Amino acid sequence: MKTQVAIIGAGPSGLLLGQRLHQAGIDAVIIERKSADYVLSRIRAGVLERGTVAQLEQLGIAGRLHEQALPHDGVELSFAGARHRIDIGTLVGKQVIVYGQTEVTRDLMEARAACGALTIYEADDVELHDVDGAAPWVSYRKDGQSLRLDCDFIAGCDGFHGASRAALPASAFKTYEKVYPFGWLGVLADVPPVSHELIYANHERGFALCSMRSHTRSRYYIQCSVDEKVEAWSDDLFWEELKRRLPQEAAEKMITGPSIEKSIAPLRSFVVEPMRFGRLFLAGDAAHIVPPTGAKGLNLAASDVHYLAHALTDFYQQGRRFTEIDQYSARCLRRVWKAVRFSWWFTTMMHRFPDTGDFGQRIQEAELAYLVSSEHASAAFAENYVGLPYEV
Ligand code: RFL
Ligand code: PHB
Repeated sequence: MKTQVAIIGAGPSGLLLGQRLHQAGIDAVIIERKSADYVLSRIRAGVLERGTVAQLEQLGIAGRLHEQALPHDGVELSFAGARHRIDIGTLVGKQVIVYGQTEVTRDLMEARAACGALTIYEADDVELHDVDGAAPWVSYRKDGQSLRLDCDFIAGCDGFHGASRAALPASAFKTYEKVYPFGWLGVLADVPPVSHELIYANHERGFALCSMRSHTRSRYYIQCSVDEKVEAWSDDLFWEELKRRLPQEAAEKMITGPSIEKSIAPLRSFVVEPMRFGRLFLAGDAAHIVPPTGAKGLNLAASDVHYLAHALTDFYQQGRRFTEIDQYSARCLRRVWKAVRFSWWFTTMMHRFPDTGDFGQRIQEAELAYLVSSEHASAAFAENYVGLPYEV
């Protein structure tokens, strides 16, 4: 089989790239290791930046998003026993859009099915070949058969543990990494959110986050240690610990119920440079990971895809030139590093580290107090939180 662009991975980056290329008249095949249902069962991001929403709008697939998303004008920070609101709307004139990654993925999958583009699910042993030559190709197994996909380019959209980055020789790239000494225990439950807007809580016992998916479905997280087992956390233990980390009036209002999903995610910052090797592009989590505190992972995947779609469209429409393709990695990385910086900073300020101690706790509280009281500091936070602008 032959296509113009082979996309590895049907997560948000692969599916979004597929639609952007389809719109530009470029043929692409997506190869995904798991089933569509499995991809949809992963509960992840909840907050979309304006640039992510704009891409979905521009593709004509934002109808359900506009019906069901929860637009917020602010976020709350809780520390030293009190809640403080950052009025994002007033500070930077933008909104925070709460719409789950599962829903984004579903909208993209439906759009792809509707345009008849090919996604090969449950493909095993995906391997990339000749990525530094003029004719790269992908081999994989499907239903016991060995198959081959020839292409002009490969987009590695296969996440942190995918085959794309693994196909590169170690000398082709440099990695930058920070592993945090804690994880997030997340619970999804069909209970009304404790608050209309998100609450990020700093507490001596560790970080907590109150988020949501709808008026009747909440998503809550608490900082936990990396080696904890999710089975050790009964629903009761989780609710008890979450409430302890919130100001009393929020804890008293919290409605609890049985969890419908519970999982632990480790936290890391990770960047690969460069994000292109010959005819292989890395995009999304395959190229970078941020801790979820800043709500940036999915949104960075979307900005990479925007730059990649732009570069590939330029290649096919302008006589197969590499001008924009040559810019891809540097353009992405400029935005990526700013989001990595923001996510690292927000994580550092909100979490309990092994060496935080009483002194570190007071320093965090002082920085948070400054943040919520200074219009300049609040505006800098708001500008980063809603997402920095795209370059092209
Ligand atoms: P994904 O979503 O990991 O998709 C990669 C796809 O590739 C497939 N795959 C392969 N396919 C073929 N062959 C192989 N060898 C393959 N190996 C893997 C996988 O099955 C999968 O389908 O990467 P992508 O598309 O780059 O998207 C990235 C986002 O999923 C991720 O950055 C976000 O979920 C991060 N994130 C958040 N991002 C935000 O922007 N806002 C948020 O509020 C937010 N909250 C979060 C988050 C991530 C979290 N976790 C679980 C780490 C909250 C959490 C708890
Ligand atoms: C979520 O709703 O899952 C969510 C929201 C904000 C974050 C991370 C995750 O910073």
